[in-house]
Amino acid sequence: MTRRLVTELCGLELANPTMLAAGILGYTESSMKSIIEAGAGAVVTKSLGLEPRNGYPNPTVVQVDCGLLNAMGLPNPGINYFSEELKELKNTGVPIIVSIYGFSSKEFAKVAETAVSLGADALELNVSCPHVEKGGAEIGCDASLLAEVVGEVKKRVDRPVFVKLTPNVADIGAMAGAAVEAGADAITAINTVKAMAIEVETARPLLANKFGGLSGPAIKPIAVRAVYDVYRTVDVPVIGCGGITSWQDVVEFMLAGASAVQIGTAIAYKGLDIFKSVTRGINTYLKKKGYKNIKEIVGLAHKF
Ligand code: RRO
Repeated sequence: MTRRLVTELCGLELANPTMLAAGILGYTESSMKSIIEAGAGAVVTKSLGLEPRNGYPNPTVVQVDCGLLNAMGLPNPGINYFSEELKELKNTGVPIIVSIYGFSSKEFAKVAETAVSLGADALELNVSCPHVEKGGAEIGCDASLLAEVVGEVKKRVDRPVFVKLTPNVADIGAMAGAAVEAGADAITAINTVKAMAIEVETARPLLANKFGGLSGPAIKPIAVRAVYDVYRTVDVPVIGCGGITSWQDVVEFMLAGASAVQIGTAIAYKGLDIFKSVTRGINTYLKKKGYKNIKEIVGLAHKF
């Protein structure tokens, strides 16, 4: 791949600006290896906590118009179990970002320390799951709690810390500001949008958990707006996430202010080829427009 697409992100070098989003295929060494072989510039794991969790009963995912609705409930094997998976990924040359969660700032810090000791190149703090009590968006909706979590993690690790924010707030720029003031090295925007679907024949909510998080094309304009807001509020890189299915979507996020992007739900629709087709498309676009490096387009929409 060309130098034009090489993306520097908080000291990490990505061959291109695409990353696997947390929660999709980031469970095992072999699934993450297949994402790397498919051409992702970096990989984010499924969110990991201190203890294993089973998650919610089925149904945990339903298809709705223009997206997927999920309430998985943070199923994961726990950070310690992950050591073997991470060891195997160390020699790929592709940054491995470990997504972590906790139910207190101390717990976040403990998981962060373990993730770094196991070889994480960076951490992404999940403070934005829309349907897990006390561990997710409850943190990301409270600026002082958010700052406490970020500050505690930053005290304990020496790797870049990304903070993944929820769109389910009145002012995402203010939340980004609180995270950055507490030491966040980058902001990921956005996690899923809190949503629900009801089956009309039975009057039953479709997800066992009733509420879930909406992802996919339906949320792209919300995510683009969030990236735009965060970019103009804070002075750290923004990682765009939400509904990306094409190279045009990636360019749109970058014009809004994203330095890199995450792709998740589109893998379910388009398969793993999406990473290569998207990078090919961006490269052609940059060449046609006469840009020598992808960073030249970051935030361009702000001049209007
Ligand atoms: O596991 C989930 O249900 C989940 C998580 Br942790 C998250 O951050 N966002 C989401 O939509 N689902």
